[in-house]
Amino acid sequence: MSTMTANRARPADFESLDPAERLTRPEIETLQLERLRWSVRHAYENVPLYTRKLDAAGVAPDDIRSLDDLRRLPFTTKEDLRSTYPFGMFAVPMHRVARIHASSGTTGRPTVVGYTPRDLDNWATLVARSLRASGVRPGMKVHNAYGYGLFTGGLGAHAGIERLGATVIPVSGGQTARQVQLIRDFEPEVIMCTPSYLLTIADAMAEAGIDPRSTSLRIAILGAEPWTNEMRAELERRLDVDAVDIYGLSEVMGPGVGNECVETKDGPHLWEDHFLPEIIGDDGEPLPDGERGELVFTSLTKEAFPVLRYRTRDLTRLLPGTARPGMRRMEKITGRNDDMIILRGVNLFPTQIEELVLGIETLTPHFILELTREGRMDALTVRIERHPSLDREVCEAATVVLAQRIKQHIGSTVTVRLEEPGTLPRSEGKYKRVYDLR
Ligand code: DLL
Repeated sequence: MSTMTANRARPADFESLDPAERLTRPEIETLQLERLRWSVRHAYENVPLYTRKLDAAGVAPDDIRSLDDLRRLPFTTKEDLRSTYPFGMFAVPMHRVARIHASSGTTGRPTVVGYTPRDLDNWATLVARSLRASGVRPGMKVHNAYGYGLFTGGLGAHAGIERLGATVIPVSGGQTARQVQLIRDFEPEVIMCTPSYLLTIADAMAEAGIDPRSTSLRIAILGAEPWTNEMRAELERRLDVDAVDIYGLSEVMGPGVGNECVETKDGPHLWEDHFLPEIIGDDGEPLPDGERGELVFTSLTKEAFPVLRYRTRDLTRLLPGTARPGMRRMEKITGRNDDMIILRGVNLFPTQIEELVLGIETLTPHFILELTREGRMDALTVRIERHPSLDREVCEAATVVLAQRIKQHIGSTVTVRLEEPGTLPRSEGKYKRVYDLR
């Protein structure tokens, strides 16, 4: 994209942003190189796993002389972090660690991460920056329904809301009827939760006789799981809000590694003054901006838990900045390597099905995917709830259309089964969409 187009996307109040957000591309890169050199040395000198890995790769911290030298560093994987459970990746002594979080993970041990007071300070600043990009301003009330606890969502968002000077309502996840009551009584302008949980909340409002469009909510800051632009449109229509994407992961910090700008809603800008992103292909080779692959991050300022070329398993591509011209954006995440379903040789992601489901008006957004084995063949069933206010025949017809579109767009033959309203599990946080019954 040309600078002219980028400048046109700059918001009217661009001059009042955090100075780091206004840096030009060359200024960001200069800062990144300086910080990268610090971060590599810090990791090498203080984390035995990094000392071993860099020695084995034959790279010393002093070899990092340009941003291109990043590719000489070895990758860090989730397995590396698990193998050092619980505190083996910490680069500072425990008395300097002010807080610990952990990501549950689907298998075995959680991944444990730590923060110094300075890390917490940077995190709060970046979440505040993310909220501001979402349209939040001091004085607004923010209903925070991300889970509090070891999950980074609740406490991470909490600190950023306070840092911005907004009012935090620390509700945490679950107890949906109570969430609805509190939204009605406290009249927050902003809600933070997973997109699937906002859908649950909207349904609960409707059940309680409240029109979801009539509440005080104006902005929804949604993340922690993949969601599509079709889901954005659905939530914006149902709740009359601006729905904005917040991205992050525990290993790299938590929520606020990147965030969409409300004026463009064109994928999260990555806060590149603190994190250096790359995209790699299946062979581990870096890909140029614009090409899709796995997202990899190197932390530039983290003290307690530095990561060098951490493989996120998230799939996306890097794009030029728009509302923040100096920072690159990423395309909305289509899925994780781990979520990919291989059905008789065809790769598919749950988000592709979400896109197609939401494209058919007579279907509800409530569906799950079940994988089974029929003889020697794998089979996929889409179980989807019937629209409560539509005739059964109309809904049956819609399931036929869905199966056809899946065949046409993805290339897979699936069974679509209609379920009664309210019978499928509802989200309370990160939604489990896929059930592997093989
Ligand atoms: O989910 C941090 C977070 C909390 C982000 C609240 C946003 C809001 P983890 O539990 O470690 O951390 O899970 C990280 O969740 O690698 C992605 O696969 C997925 N994810 C997070 N944000 C998004 C998003 C938090 N906006 C993993 N879009 C990541 C798609 C997301 N996937």
